[in-house]
Amino acid sequence: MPQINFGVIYFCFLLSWVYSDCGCNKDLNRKYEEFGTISTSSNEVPVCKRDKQNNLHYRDYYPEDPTMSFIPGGSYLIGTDEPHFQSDGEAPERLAKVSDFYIDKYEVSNAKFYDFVKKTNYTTEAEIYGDSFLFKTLLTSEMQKEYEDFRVVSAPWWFKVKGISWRNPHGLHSSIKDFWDHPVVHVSWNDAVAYCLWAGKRLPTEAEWEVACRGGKKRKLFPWGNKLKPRGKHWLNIWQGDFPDGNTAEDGYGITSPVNKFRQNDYDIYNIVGNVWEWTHDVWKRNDESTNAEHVKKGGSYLCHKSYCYRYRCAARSQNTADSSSGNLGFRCAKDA
Ligand SMILES: *[C@@H]1O[C@H](CO)[C@@H](O)[C@H](O)[C@H]1NC(C)=O
Ligand SMILES: [Ca+2]
Ligand SMILES: [Ca+2]
Repeated sequence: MPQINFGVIYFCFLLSWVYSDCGCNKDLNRKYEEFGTISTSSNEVPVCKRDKQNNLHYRDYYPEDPTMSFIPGGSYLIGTDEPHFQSDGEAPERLAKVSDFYIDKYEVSNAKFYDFVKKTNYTTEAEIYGDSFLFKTLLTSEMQKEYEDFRVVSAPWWFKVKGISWRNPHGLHSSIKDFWDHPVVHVSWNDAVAYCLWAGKRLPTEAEWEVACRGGKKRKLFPWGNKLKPRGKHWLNIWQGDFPDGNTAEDGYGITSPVNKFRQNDYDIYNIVGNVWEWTHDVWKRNDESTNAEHVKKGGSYLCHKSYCYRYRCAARSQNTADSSSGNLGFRCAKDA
């Protein structure tokens, strides 16, 4: 009896798995022909090289834009049966079906938003209304006094400040010139939709966002797993220390971080949890009654601390009205594949 070498079989399996892995965006110069010999049955063909309209070209399988990641369609578990905020609607865990799509690897940066505004003369809602919400530590104590009556009742560390917009994101005298590679903030849902449309993209649905967040893993808290600090390292930009006055910025950032810090999962996605909250396309449902006024945001921000805002988990969610903006809320775009 010949002995079956399971090692070899396993190796072949691994090899075929590696080759069918959709690492579609890793090498834009790779030619389609390199994949020509692997396909067997149609449902084993990697999604990224499926023949679409018989028009075979690598651009059909790779994003033209190397700053996007390809996410293969399928059924994915999202939500959780162990919610931390029941009233947010994190539960139950459920199967979400998504089609192939691309999603930005990074939150949209000030540089990119500046480009958009320069080319379109777009005016954000914060600029139209003349104010936006700023976190208290970004105001001088005199300003905190002056704006005492313009605080959010349930969250008195948020001040509605005149003259704040994406152009001076972290205080009246701050400037995007010091934050080109940081995420754009003080942008409303409507602003985010306008940017994505201009870029030939769209906002991700909540399901798409969460599938991208989970990075192909199942039932994990974070994009990389369940441990907040694997190997003792910081994997995201959140709050360390006492809230709301004692941010030790142990992760290196007291405010936002550049969009290309903190790579968080195998889809090559950065800052999807932490840094800034991200708008999604979806309407926030209250008691199953849709209101067009509010939309789902995901991922938590640099102001989140486990003690009061343990929302830097993939399943976590929150909401804002479509025209509201603040210094810790931005977005990334998605695109049909
Ligand atoms: C933007 O505004 C400037 C100055 O008013 C004008 O010259 C330009 O044509 C406008 N561009 C667009 C795309 O509307
Ligand atoms: Ca931080
Ligand atoms: Ca984020």
